[in-house]
Amino acid sequence: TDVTVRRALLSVSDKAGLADLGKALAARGVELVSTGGTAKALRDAGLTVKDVSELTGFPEMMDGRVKTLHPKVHGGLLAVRDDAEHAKAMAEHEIGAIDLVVVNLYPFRETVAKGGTRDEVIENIDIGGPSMVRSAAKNHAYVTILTDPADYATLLTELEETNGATRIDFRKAMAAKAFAATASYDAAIAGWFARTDQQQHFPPTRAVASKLATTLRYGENPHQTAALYLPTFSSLGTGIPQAEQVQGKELSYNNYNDANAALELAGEFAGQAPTVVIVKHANPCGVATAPTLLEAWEAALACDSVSAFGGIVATNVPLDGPTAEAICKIFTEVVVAPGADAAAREAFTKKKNLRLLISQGLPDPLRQGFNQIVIAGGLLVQDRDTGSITRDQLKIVTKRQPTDQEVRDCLFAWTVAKHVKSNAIVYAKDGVTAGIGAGQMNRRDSSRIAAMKAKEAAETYGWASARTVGSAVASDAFFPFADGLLAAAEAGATAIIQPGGSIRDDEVIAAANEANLAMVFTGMRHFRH
Ligand code: 93A
Repeated sequence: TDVTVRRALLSVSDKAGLADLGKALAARGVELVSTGGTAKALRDAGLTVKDVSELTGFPEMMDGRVKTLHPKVHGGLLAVRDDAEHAKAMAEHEIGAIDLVVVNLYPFRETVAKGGTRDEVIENIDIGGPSMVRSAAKNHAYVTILTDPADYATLLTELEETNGATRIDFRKAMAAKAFAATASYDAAIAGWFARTDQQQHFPPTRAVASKLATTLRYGENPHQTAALYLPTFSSLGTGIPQAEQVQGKELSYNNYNDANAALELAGEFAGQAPTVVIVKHANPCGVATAPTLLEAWEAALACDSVSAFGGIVATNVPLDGPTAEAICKIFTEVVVAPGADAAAREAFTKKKNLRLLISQGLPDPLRQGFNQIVIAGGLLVQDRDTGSITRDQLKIVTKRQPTDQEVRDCLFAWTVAKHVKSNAIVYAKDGVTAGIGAGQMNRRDSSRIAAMKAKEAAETYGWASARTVGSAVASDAFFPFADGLLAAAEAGATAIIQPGGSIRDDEVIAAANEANLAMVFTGMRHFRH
């Protein structure tokens, strides 16, 4: 089952490590075949390369859209080498076997992230690359597929150890990784379509199509029965990571609900600095972003250490040992994170009951989907709240302009407020929630509760003042009266973010000006019930 590598096809957008790999392969006498840019990079490194156009007898055409989509390539990748029919077809059509494929794809995600135009994004949907990846991975009995520059060194070791060949176990592992790469690539594309094309509604009835995954011990209370259903409709799954329970007691109904709330909020901070979310009864009671995860944990905990007891913790980055040790110091029901290193896993084993969930990535807050609740005699279905606000969409309504720091705090508080039950009031300062008021029937009470929690935290930790002093405050819906806003000013907030749109906006803005507050309107509401 060892396959000697005689011919390699290289076609990479990310050219990191390419020259070194090419040299090492050439030194072993491997023939190199490449697409335009890759061939050039290899030649620049002094290597002899055959152009894929020479192999196919076709030029690369249509702006490169058609380069490798050809039977000479895919026949060479897919042929079952010891099948007589396949061998005959190869000979008849002069198709040579390709033993190694090194491909990484057009930078689709990067193009979306840097705000590329629709045309640029579409052009960066790689078609030929994934086709080669999938052909090679399918035929891993004979072909080695590399999709990650991090594996180049491993391949060279493999060739070294196996006398210029690869072993089946290596090819299998690389094939699995390859399919994971093309799957996540396509998921990113599907997610982009779902986000950019908001017209695309699925019939709501599809939202409820689901199958029983497991029965739960009981529901919200022990006298209620409960079960978990998962969608049968795959499009609903786009942008939703799967989580694996690594240790701890069986998950309860409330655990699922809370872990979901925590991870959804952590998902808002994907790709940002380490962030910790602590949730109780589906409401965040502390959220913090900091240079290290441990600092984020400590800051989140300090927001409302009383409520954090028995809480659910989610992070936006993999857990490390020091953070896990710190989390273990207080009673925690569930920890969910997109990864955990060995030290973190080890630390948690001391807490036998603690449920540790490792998710494959974070949920995409912008993904399309539905929410549903059952009412007496019916089912209410709505689109997910995918509303989001960027800095330049904020409308400054006060005489005083918010400072840079205030804008950052406003947006942070706003993001958290989206995940807090209405009426939601969230104070934040320097990427840390200072006080959260949730679920009250009027906005002023939420405001007061949030300020009270900030005061209690200052007392607990012996701070000179509550962290609401100099903070920004977010309100999930408009302030109908000036009183809620004045309560915030009294607590020391200097900036306000709210939707605006009350018939008394003038009064509220006047009160803000009077108190020298900076206020921004989002024009968007985030009720959550
Ligand atoms: O435009 S494609 O979808 N059509 C193709 O036939 C094709 N073949 C390779 N994209 C294609 N590729 C991609 O080109 C590879 O996946 C790789 O990302 C890139 C390498 O191009 P170059 O070698 O010209 O830099």
